[in-house]
Parts: sequence; C-alpha cells; structure tokens
Amino acid sequence: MIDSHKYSGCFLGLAIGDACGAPFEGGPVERLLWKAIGKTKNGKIRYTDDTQMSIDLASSFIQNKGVNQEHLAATFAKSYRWSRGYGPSAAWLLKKIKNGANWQDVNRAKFKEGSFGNGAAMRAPILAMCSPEDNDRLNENIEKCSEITHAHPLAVEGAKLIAFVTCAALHDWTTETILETLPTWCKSNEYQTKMAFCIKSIQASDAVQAKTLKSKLGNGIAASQSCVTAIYFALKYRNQIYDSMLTPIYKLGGDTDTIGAMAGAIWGAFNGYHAIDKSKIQSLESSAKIVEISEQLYAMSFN
Ligand code: AR6
Ligand code: MG
Repeated sequence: MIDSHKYSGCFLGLAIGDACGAPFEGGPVERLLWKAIGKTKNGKIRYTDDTQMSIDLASSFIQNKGVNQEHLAATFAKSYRWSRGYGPSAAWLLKKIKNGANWQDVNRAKFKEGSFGNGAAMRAPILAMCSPEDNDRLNENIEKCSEITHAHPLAVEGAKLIAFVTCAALHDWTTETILETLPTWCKSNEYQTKMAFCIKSIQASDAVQAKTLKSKLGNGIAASQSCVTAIYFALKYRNQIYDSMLTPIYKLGGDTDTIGAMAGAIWGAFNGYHAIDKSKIQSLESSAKIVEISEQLYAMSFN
C-alpha cells in the first residue's frame, strides 16, 4: 500500500514547484508582473493556474467519485481568474464556458486538433493519485480530462507520461525500472527522440547544462517542450533535496512554473510530505487546503 504522506508530498511538490517557479517564468514583462501580484495580502506565495486546475480536478473528482467531464469543465471555468496566469487559449476557452458555451463546442475551436500546451500535463499528477492501482482507468481518465482543454494528441501524450511517472513514483519503482519502461510509454517520434536523450542524461554522472537541456528537451509551453524536461529533473534529483532540483529549473528559464510543478509533483510522490521543507509549506498560500484534499484523495483510493 502507498504511504499517505506521498499524496500530500505529491500535491505540495506540485504547488510549491509552481509557486516558486512562477517568478522566473518567461521574459522581463512576465517577471515584473509576477513581482507585483506574486504574493497574497498576508505575504504567502501565490500559485498559478497549474495548482488551481489541479485543485479543481481533485475537488471535482472527489465530489463526483470519478471523472465527470461536464462538472469538471464547469469547475475549471468557475475558478478562472486572469491573475493566475493561464495560457492564452486556455483563458479564452474557460471564459467561453463561463459564459455558457458547451466545452465540446469550444475545445477545438481555436486549433483544429485542440491545444498542444502543457496545461493537461501540469494537472495530470492528480489523476495518478485518483487511480494509483488501475492503469486502464488512469489512461481513460487522462484522455477524458485532457480533452476538455487540451485535446491535441501531443498534449494528451505528455499528460500520460507525467501521470505514469507520478504513479511509478508513488509505488517507489526504482529509477532503473522507470528508465526501462519510459520508452514504451512514448508514442510519437517527438517524445521518443526526447526520451532517448533524457534517459541517457539521467544515467550519466553529471547534470546536463541548461543550454543543452533547452535545445534537446525544451523549456516551452507546448507539452512536447516541457514534459520530458520535467521527468529529467524529477529522476535526476530524486535522491537530492527538493531545492536542489528547483534551482536548475529556475536557471533553465521558459515555462519554469509548469516544469517546476510537474517535476515537483513527481519528486514529492517519491519522497513524501516530510522531505519538503516546513518553512516552504508554510509560505505557500492554501497549503492546509492542499493537504486536506490530498488526504481525501488518499481516503478514496485506500479506505
Ligand atoms: N497550434 C498552434 N499553437 C498552439 C496550439 C496548436 N494546436 N496549441 C497551443 N498553441 P494554452 P496551457 C499555443 O493556451 O497549455 C501558463 O503559464 C498557443 O499560442 O492551451 O493551458 C500555464 O501555466 C497557446 O496560447 O495554455 C502553462 O505554463 C499556447 O500554445 C502555459 O501557460 C499555450 O496553450 C501553457 O498553458
Ligand atoms: Mg502556470
């Protein structure tokens, strides 16, 4: 059975990676904006859309005892606030749903195949916690939840990779076993090529330089530009302290909040609540609520 602290570690790892990564995201304009709005009134660090959508997904799953696409779409839309830093097409879509549109009518309206952004992958660790012992259910839930906002096959493939690695981390798979299995989880050439480099880099003794990581794996907002990068960080720093993983993520630049969220969730699933610095947990907005939701997800799976 999985230790319950792995659930709170996973969710807090996601939220802290997101909130700590946010001030380093994008260019000077984004960083300046986050300087202005990155703290709550009582001085806590604010999380972004990554954590908000993860809370929404977990809450909707708990309420419906499973994935209910209508309810989930409405929950995502209700929580939408520009100040959480949603991606442009995700923001457009959620505002449409908030104003009464059906999600099926807008999820492929901007792009024929849907969005290939990393917005489905950033919340996928929650789905690993929802179905930790049932791969078929996990697979089906990822497809259903991604489709609402990120229907593109590359977005769904990225979400599956992040969820599967999170699940392996919850089950304490060895790094060796994960590295052997990772290629079988990649379907497209794009992910296969990146994963081959990622696996070699994890096996190598030294860490890869930021410049090389950026060109080989990516640091962008597309799922195929950030999911494998996050997996590299989570596995490379699995046995090191949480902060030592976040520092090179900040240095990499680009989509630092989402890479931090995905890598943080996997790291937290490996190492659990107690491995995360208490002062970091206290500095995060709504951390008690995040722990409470993690406990509810755990109770649904194991009680
Ligand atoms: N064709 C062309 N461009 C696309 C396509 C496509 N099929 N799909 C996405 N884009 P979005 P996200 C471009 O808006 O994935 C936030 O900071 C397009 O320019 O779905 O939810 C989050 O925290 C689109 O606006 O966002 C993440 O870090 C953009 O990719 C990040 O943004 C992002 O897709 C992405 O969030
Ligand atoms: Mg974000």
